[in-house]
Amino acid sequence: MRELFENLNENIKKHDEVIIMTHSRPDLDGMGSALALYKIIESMDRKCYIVSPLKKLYRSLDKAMKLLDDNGINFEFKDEKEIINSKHVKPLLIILDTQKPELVESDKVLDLINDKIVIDHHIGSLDTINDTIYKYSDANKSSIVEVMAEYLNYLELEISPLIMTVLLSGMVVDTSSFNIKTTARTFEMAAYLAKNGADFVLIQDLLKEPREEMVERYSFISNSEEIAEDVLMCKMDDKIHGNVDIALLAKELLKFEDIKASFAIGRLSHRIVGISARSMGNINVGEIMERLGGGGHLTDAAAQIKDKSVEEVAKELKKIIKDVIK
Ligand SMILES: [Mn+2]
Repeated sequence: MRELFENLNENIKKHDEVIIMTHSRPDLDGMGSALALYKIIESMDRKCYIVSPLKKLYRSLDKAMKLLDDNGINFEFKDEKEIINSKHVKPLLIILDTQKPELVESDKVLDLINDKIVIDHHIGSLDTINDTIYKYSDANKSSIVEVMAEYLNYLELEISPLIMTVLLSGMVVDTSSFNIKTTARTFEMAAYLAKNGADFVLIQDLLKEPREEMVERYSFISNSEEIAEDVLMCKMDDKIHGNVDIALLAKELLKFEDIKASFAIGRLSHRIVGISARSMGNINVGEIMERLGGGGHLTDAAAQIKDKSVEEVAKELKKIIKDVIK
């Protein structure tokens, strides 16, 4: 960690301008860590902005952004066009919460900027951003907000308790309320955030969901099928959904009694169908997702499949499961 922070300090100071970018359709982890990093860079007297999200924000993140705004905590955003058109003085680009070129908010910005640092906690695949001046990728970290909490702690920098709240909410989401991907250090960092003003009641408020969405999720769940012993699979309709929605379904399925692994399949775009997979640890969903061109951990994995229907992907998955679980 120390090496990462020393590298960040050094490279931020070397540049006059820093651009922060996370994955498209950012979540509380991606954007939450971007907000904290923004304040860190600001404290170092460097110009900084975040690549603005193209698509509508997820509700919880949208609520968090409004709350920050209402409290006078501001951030500068620039969209892809503004960045391309502005004459920048060799900025530094810091990419958070992804290392896949196809997942970043803007691939044009990715191509445009030479000096890049990647900070991610997903398992790397073949297709990963490689032309970096520094890359930090640790699949044992619960979230990138955990890394940012470490960075704040290392710098002994105090920032608004509201941003601490957003960081902790990102941690809650990425760990399914501290049920997965946590280490002892995750709890220490949660305690650090709480000590510095993160508000658990506010987090509950941020994460509350509208009734219609929960009802819709449960309608998909009610049609889930047991594709092998203690393995549940759930297909969504053919409408376009966010990857967070698909992941939430997989997480929810794993809560059912005796279920050891769960899979949720839904359309991510006109051409891409996504699968999100979760496991209690006895079935390696990472390996199963690799067979579909994806990847991940033993307990948490995903894949994206091009030019296939939800139905076709479900069939393919069933075949693989039959092969893997005998
Ligand atoms: Mn994350």
